[in-house]
Amino acid sequence: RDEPLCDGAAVLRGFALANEPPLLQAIDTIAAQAPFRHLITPGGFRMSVGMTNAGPLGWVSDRRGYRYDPIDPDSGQPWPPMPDVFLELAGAAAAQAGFSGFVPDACLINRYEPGTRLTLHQDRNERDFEQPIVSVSLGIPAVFLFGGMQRTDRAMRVPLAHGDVVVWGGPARLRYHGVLPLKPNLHQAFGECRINLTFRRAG
Ligand code: MD3
Ligand code: FE
Repeated sequence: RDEPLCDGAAVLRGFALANEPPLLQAIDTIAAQAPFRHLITPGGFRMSVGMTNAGPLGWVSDRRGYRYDPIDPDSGQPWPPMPDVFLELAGAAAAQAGFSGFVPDACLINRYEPGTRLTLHQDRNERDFEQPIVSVSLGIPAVFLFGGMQRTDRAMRVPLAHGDVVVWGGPARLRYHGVLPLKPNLHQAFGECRINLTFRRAG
């Protein structure tokens, strides 16, 4: 059932399925306290993906740059706490992929609507690149682009469905990646959207 993508990356198909109701409930609670918003890139573009965060640190972008911040700039308050179901799921997925003892301090929640995409980028705002990243796909399916160490390297296309979890670490940690524009679709619990939870040890 586990599919190694390359050295350091593994897809755990359906790993989050058993936790669907508590995950949905936790996402609703977080979004009520820290609503999804469209961040502005340092270059001045509005991101098409809607974002919010849970946990001690949240990823934010504005004209000044990308960074992790303990405070939600929209509310002036700390981000909502990391739910136990998030911590347990991320830790169990990381352990199954060979990264024991993973305790994330940041969960970025991305909301994709049909047509929304994430262009190729590297995740380099974290302090320790030895720590893995765990990503949980929920709702309508997407095609993930998994490239190489340079933006122009040819990218693999990886279809990700509701409940799939991917663990990225070791030599895969700094590879370029993105998400193709989402095709219109409907999921019975999540509606016309895809939610991705990205767990990181940022600080
Ligand atoms: C591969 N999010 O928020 S998470 C992001 O589906 C982001 O919302 C995507 O990329 C999403 O930065 C994918 C999966 C992911 C995260 C980090 C990686 C894949 C990665 C780092 C290296 C290689
Ligand atoms: Fe990323």
